[in-house]
Amino acid sequence: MQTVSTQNLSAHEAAQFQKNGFLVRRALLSESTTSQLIERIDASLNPALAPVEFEADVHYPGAPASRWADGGQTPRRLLHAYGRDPLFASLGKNPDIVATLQTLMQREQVLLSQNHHNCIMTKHPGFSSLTSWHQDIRYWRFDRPELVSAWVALGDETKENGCLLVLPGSHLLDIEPGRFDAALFLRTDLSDNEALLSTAVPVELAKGDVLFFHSRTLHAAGSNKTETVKRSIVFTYRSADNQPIPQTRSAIYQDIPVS
Ligand SMILES: O=C(O)CCC(=O)C(=O)O
Repeated sequence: MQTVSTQNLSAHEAAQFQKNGFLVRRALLSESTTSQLIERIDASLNPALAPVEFEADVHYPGAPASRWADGGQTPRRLLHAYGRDPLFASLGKNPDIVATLQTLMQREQVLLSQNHHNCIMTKHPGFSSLTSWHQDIRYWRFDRPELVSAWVALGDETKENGCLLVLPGSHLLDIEPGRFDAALFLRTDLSDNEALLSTAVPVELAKGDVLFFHSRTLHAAGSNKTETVKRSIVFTYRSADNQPIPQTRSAIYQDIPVS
């Protein structure tokens, strides 16, 4: 394994990530960067610029039944963030994000996946659904299940507006298949999962904070009960020696070298 270290990430923070499967880096992005990103996102929301995934498409608890139901065309994800706008592409290559990833992955060469996340997540008042407990890797196919996502907060993320909740250390667990449902969400109706679920912690963020989380870390999120749209940008990264399996969804679009 290569050893890569950055000036800006402490050994303690790197160890926290290895132990917990997530790490928050506070105020990694400047006020001017976040303001420009928000402006560009808002210009993409009215009208919502394709490709868009709507609340109705996710079929999560609380989602409108169809695109034609009340709230069905509320945007949930503006897809293909990297290719949408040079500003989003430059965020994907942000030196502080990349340096953090190099340290967390202990690899020099990092690539951004255009196939997973790579989106602007929005949660609108009135029509936002719940995301149940899952590991992102469940539908992804790589040599190793060791990807890291960077979740960039563009405003406060709190329990009230549907911040992420994580189960610390769950990326290290070997959980029997029977503890997940047909769609590979962790079953909340099983007593076997109670102890694990009781360890949940909310990851509250402020504008400019970046949450890094492992692709095996179990996470969930609530709905937005406030009157303000929540906006976040999420990119997923792999190391060069962790290839997508050919002919799978993880290999459709080429990954972008960012280091
Ligand atoms: O609803 C959310 O904000 C969480 C989304 C999420 O966990 C995912 O897309 O993997």
